[in-house]
Parts: sequence; C-alpha cells; structure tokens
Amino acid sequence: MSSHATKHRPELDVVVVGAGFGGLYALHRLRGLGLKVRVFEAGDGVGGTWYWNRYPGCRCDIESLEYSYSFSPELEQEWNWTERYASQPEILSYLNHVADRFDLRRDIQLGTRVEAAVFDEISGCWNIRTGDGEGVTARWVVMATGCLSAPNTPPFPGQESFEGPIYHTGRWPHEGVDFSGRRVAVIGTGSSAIQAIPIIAEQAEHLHVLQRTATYTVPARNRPLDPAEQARVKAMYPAFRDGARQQLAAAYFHSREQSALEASPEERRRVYDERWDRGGSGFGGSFSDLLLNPEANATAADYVRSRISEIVRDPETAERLKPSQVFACKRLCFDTGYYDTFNRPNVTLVDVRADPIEALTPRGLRTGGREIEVDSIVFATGFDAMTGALSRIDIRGRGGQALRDAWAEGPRAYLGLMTAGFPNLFLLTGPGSPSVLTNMVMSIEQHVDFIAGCLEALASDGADLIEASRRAQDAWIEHVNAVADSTLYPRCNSWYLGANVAGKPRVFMPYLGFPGYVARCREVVENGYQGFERSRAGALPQPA
Ligand code: NA7
Repeated sequence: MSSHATKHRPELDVVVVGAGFGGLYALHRLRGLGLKVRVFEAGDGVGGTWYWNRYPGCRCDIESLEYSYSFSPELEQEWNWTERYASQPEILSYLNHVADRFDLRRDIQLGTRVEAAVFDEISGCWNIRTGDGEGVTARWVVMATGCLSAPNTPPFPGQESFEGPIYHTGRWPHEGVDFSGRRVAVIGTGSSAIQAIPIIAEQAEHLHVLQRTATYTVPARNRPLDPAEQARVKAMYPAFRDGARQQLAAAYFHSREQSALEASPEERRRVYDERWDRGGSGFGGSFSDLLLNPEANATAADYVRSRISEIVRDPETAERLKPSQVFACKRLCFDTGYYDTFNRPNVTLVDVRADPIEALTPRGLRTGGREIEVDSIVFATGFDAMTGALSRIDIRGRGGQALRDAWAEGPRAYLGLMTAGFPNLFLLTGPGSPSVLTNMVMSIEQHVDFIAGCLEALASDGADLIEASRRAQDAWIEHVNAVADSTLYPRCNSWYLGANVAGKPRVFMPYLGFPGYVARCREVVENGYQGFERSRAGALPQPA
C-alpha cells in the first residue's frame, strides 16, 4: 500500500467487507449504480453468519418467508423454503444461489481478511490492507461485517492444557462433529446452546450443561412449510413485506395491543397458552407492555417458569432452569425440546453462577473446586456483538485516529451508519440502528438502499466525501439511549449492552423501532442529508 498510489484515483469505488446477507446485497446494489466494487470475505465461501455457524440444530428464529431478501421479486418467487424456520444449511444454499443468480462471485475475493482500513486525508481515499499483505485503494468502504460475527471466547485459565477438542458454536468444523460415546460440556445457555443442546444430548454419552444465567425459551414449533401457505405469501409478497416493515421489529411478531395488566389472570393464561402452543416469536408479543412495565413483564416470566415446572421432572433441576431476570430482556430463545432434554438420564445441569468455571484442566474443567471430566468442550459463549468485528480491524480515520479509540467509551455512530471523523466509511446495521432488534435482512436492505441513494446524491452534487457531523451523532446517541431507557432492556446483562464481554463499556447498542428509524432516515434525506457533511476530496471541511 504505497502512499504514492493514494495520490491517484482510487483503484476501486467501493470496498465491501464481508459477504453475508449485507455484503452480497451491497455488491449487487452498488454495482448496479455502475460503481467498481470489490468484496473481501475472510471465509472460504459466502454466507457470513450462516457460513460460520454450523453447530447442530442451527436455524434462524425469524420465519423463512420473512428472513429472505425482498429486493428481487423474481428471487422471491423462484426460491422455495421447506420449513417454517430455515436451517443453517438451507439459508447457506439460498445465499449461494443469490451469489450465482446475480453473478456476484466475480467481484468477491474469498479467504481474504481485511486487517486495516486507513483514511488518507490528502487523496480522500481509503487504503485497505488484507491479511495476505495486499493493499487496495477505494473511495468508499462499506463494513458488512455482521453484528454477531466475532466469537466471544472467555479466557479460562488452563485452556491450552485441555487434551480434548474445544469447539465454538460460531466457528463449527465444516465436516461436523460426532459426539457419540463422548462426555461433553457445553458452556452457555443462550440461543446457540439452546438449539444445540437437545441434539448433542441425543448423541453424547453424557452432557454437562454449564449454565451461568438461565434463559427464557419458548417452543419454536418448527414444521415443514405448507406449500399452500407459501403460495399465499408469494401471491402477495410486496404487501406482506410492507406489512412487516410497519412492525417494530420489521417482522410479524403478531403483537397484541392489550396491556398484560388489563387482562384477567384467566385471559392472560389463555393468551399465553395459545401463543406457547403456536410457538415461535409471537410469544414475545402476547401483550403490548411486556418490555415496558415490570409488573406486566412478571406475568410472562411467571408463565414460562410454571411451564418449566410442568416439563422438568426433577424439581431441583427445574428450579435451577428458571430464569429470574426480566423476561425477554436478553434475547428470547426458541427451542425444540430444550427443557425436556433435562429429563434425560445422560444430562446434568451445572450451575456456574454459584460456582464459576475456575479453569480448564487436561481432562475437563473445574468449578466449585470439583473437576468435571469430559472428552470435548463446546463454547456456546456468544459474540463480541455489534462492535467486535469492527474493533478487530485497524480502522483509522482523520488524523490517524483509531476507531477503537473513538469508541473506547462505547460505539458512537450517527443513525448507526457513519461515525464522525471517519469519512466515507459506512457501517451496515451498525450500533445505533435497529439491526439486531429486527429481522436483519429488512434492516440490511434499508441500509444498503440508503447508502446507494447517498452515493447517487453525492455524484449528482459533484461531491465525493460524506461524513457524520459530531453534533448530529451526539444528538442521535442521546435519542437511542432515551428510547432504550424507556424500556426494560437496560435492566439485564445482555449482549445488547456489551455486558457479556469482560471490560466492554455498558452501552445499549441497537435502536428500538424499525418504522420510526426508517421515517427518520427519510427525513434526513429529504433535508439534504441532514447531519452529514458533504464535500469534495482535497477540500475537506472541518465537521461541526
Ligand atoms: P449468547 O446469547 O450471548 O449466549 C452466550 C452464553 O454463554 C450465555 O448463556 C452466557 O451466560 C454464557 N457465557 C458467556 N461467558 C461465560 C462464562 N465466562 N462462563 C459461563 N458462561 C458464559 O450467544 P449465542 O451464540 O447463544 O446467541 C447470540 C445470538 O445469536 C442470539 O441472541 C441470536 O440473536 C443469534 P450469561 O448469560 O452471559 O450469564
């Protein structure tokens, strides 16, 4: 990467980092504007999250007819989903189909990790350096690095001494793992663990589930997708998508308008029963105030706890499985036979809240001074969410400032799209945007379309630099926090707050409410990209 190169026109218009749902659509959309785009992807295949997360039972918890692109009516019509909730292999084939169908592969460089992205203030270009030491210059960078892509691996003492294999759910071996006849420990009880545990339990000789925080999970009730149902949605796809976009989470959670406290105990029970039986995310929308009012929230929490008592036969295990924190404050999970798994004789629940994991040993792990002997350990310990993938790249903006330093007290971005001091660097579903509180595919499409519109507007104004103003960014973050504080979300130690990673600043990262966010973005555009500074390279403004 020579400084000489940066004095000239950049080699590329846009570098996109990541070839998951975000990167693939960004490539298609921006290439459609006639821009020269290249995607760098660390994996040896496309798919992002769905390339890496191959653990047993991995599937999406948004219904397949919704968790798919809406940008191409032809694609919507030709692809057939087979289940209510698509499995990881099916989503990965879908994304491979998208890559082929839109001839995306010729601009995707696989097996290439971006190590650094450095802004050159003289040329107004980004210098991108990849793991193989190559460099390329681009005018714009789109970080399509995913919200849940940097695995969180707690550094337990003695980890190197463990003699068996260690797996992370987010980096699962492609050839799969056969746990037959093995003693296995799973660390964690979040969404990934809850999907994997029932399947590992069926194979393993013995499974120890190491639980720090009990999780609320409701039955997914996955099933084959009825062809008639699929045809019905396909016949009205545009209206179906529009309807989803009107929902807080850009997905049909079938939220009811009624407060849980207005309903009688019998009526509440009936609603919860119905939704439990129907399965899936609708349970979280049983009443309108579950995440607003602690008393309302407690009714859902009590209901799930009562179900655990009904399912789990050993009363002591049932008690330990009962969550005590605010219901759905951490992401609500959807399972297939999770609580039933604890009725199996080969499954033991270990409370690592009371007795934290002290160390890994050559033959297992130690908690509460006692050694649990196992042959394999599965880390289902989640991700350094929303900021992890970005902070692992050496991103430097104006004056050589590192993004890691700019975000030392927590991520700061205007609309979750751009960070002051980092011109022409777009974040897809970045912190401060609805992202993980929504159907990600809808949020990704909205962000990519915003970026495409922005680049078109820049071209027609003869500008080529755009940057978030600090004032607009500060005001936006204040608003994101105010919205979060009006809910119960900040009341538990979730990854939404970065609380799962030691030392990470406690900041509520996603923005609640897709429709409000989209309206705000529209307003920003109508007001001439309000809150953004636009200029020509070589004539850089000092942002407000
Ligand atoms: P999550 O939901 O972050 O779950 C991680 C789990 O690992 C959770 O139960 C954690 O307990 C546990 N954990 C993390 N560190 C430790 C240590 N040091 N000791 C014991 N237990 C630990 O990640 P997932 O992969 O399941 O799901 C991530 C998202 O992917 C999910 O929300 C969906 O959106 C898809 P804790 O709760 O922190 O006490």
